[in-house]
Amino acid sequence: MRHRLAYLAALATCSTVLLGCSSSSNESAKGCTPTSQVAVTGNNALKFDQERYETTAGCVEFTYLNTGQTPHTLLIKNNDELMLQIGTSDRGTAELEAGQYTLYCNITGHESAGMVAELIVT
Ligand SMILES: [Cu+2]
Repeated sequence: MRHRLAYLAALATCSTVLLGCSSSSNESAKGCTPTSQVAVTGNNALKFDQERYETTAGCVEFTYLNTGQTPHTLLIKNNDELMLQIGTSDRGTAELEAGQYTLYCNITGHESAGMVAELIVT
């Protein structure tokens, strides 16, 4: 309830001061403003839901959901922009040029068990 009131108050303030408010209303404050999305799911079987993901170049937002209870991470090989951790869910962004990338979970044993996937950026 308190949050909702604060939100309404912020909205009221924004309506009178339109400039400078737009960025603070964006929920994903960290990183770039997403132009495309990749949704990845991890599970107790130490697998991602797909072996291959595709997206378009630019600011890519990654959403990471856990359908099990085993904690996981999500990183891009040779790229330190993305470091997600679940728990239940996480999300983050990375600026990616067109190319082929490798997504993986860096928890010991998980990558070799199958928590690795291709990411094709076009
Ligand atoms: Cu994992």
